[in-house]
Amino acid sequence: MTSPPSLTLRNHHDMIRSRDTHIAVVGLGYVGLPVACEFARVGFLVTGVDIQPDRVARISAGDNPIEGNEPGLSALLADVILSGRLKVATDYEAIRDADVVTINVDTPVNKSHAPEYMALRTACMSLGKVLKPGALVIVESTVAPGTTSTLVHEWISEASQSKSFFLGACPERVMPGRLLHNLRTVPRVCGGETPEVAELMRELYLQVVNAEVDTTDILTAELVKTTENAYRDVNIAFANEVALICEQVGGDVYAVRELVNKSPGRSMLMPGAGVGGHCIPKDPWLLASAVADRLDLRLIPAARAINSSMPIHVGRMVLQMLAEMASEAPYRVLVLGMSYRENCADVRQTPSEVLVSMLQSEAVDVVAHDPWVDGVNGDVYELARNADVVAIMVAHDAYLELDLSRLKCQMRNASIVDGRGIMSRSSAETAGYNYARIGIAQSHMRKDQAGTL
Ligand code: SAJ
Repeated sequence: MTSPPSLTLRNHHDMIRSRDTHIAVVGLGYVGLPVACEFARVGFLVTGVDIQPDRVARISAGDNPIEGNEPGLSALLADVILSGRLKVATDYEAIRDADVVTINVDTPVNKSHAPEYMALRTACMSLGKVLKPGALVIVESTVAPGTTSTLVHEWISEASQSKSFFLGACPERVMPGRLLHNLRTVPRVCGGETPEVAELMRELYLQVVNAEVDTTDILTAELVKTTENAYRDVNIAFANEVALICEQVGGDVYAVRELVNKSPGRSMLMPGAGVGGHCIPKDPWLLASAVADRLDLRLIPAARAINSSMPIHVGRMVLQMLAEMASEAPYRVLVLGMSYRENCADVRQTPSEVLVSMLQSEAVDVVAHDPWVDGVNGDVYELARNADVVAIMVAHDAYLELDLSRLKCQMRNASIVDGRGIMSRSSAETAGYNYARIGIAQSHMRKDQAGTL
């Protein structure tokens, strides 16, 4: 049987303009599913593939499996499933006819901070077996610079017995809680194996992105994505290190930050109880892994170490407060906020887990609350019963309205460690609390209790 003629770039351009392109999305997670819905929304026929049968079954029924509040996503998913523009499957046979394939599988790093590409490799090998000659393959997953043109290309070529295909990288830039919003409004970088492929990718993304879509080569696109998140991590680490300095010298990092940021060209980020989520803790390591065998990087690893130490620093502040209490052990601590970021339900790599484990290892009875997270979203005042310290780990809006007097009535001791700087010292102390905050000198904090980096 003769294989079908290989698609040309011209074919691709024509099909995109007439919306005849059949788009496949591999990986229907918190990135792939919105991507599939967005392409279907604008009129493309989209087939999504995922290895999890229950996930595929739920999506097939028009039911959104993504946790948390994602404005517009559930309704959009139901629409595109109902209209038949989005179909989903577990079997890669379903995408044999795809002209464009985006790869949106997770690309974690392991305990040694090295990339784990098991999911990516499996996806590429399965895709290779069904790939249409001349199809355009776009890696949206975040990978270490150099990965797409080597490993991804090799895996697909091997599995497809060297069928021809176009290859590019267009890293996702979504944010939990704003998935559709970011997909539609955040600029994208299209890295093509050739400028012509990059231009083709740009034409495709301009169908769904209402922002700048830049073209470049694959390596640059991979470098941009990992760099933009390493940049954020390093800048957060800087704010955290200044907070630790302020604690030691009697300063207030929030006042310092506000005045620093009035100086032209300064934009100091917020210190806090740690850096969680699916992107920022991982992407700096993906960037660093590209040169792990050649360069002894210091800044990126140091920033990771500083940010990872912040929940431990909060833990030390809590233990210090407990140590100064007249009450006897066992102590109880209420942790406010279990997600990784404010007003979001995503708990991936949350710093709060580090704090909870540390306190539990000190035989502290820990109670957790988070209005966004199922299982810990009970009545915060009930949960505060007999607590000795409240540790604020996430700046949820809901915590800005806490009734401090009511909370205090429930507690055995009224102490607060504010890991996100959301409470004013004066309102806490007026309400009768012993109040401590990251980045502000704690008169009673001994030098050896301060954060060690
Ligand atoms: N954090 C701080 N101080 C800050 C900012 C954040 O401690 O000044 C902490 C947060 O509490 C959280 C972690 O860092 O634990 C990450 O917060 P984030 O605001 O960076 O949120 P993410 O992880 O959702 O970041 C995503 C990233 N987007 C993509 O990877 C596509 C990031 O590049 C974006 O800058 C960020 O969204 C955004 O603000 O859009």
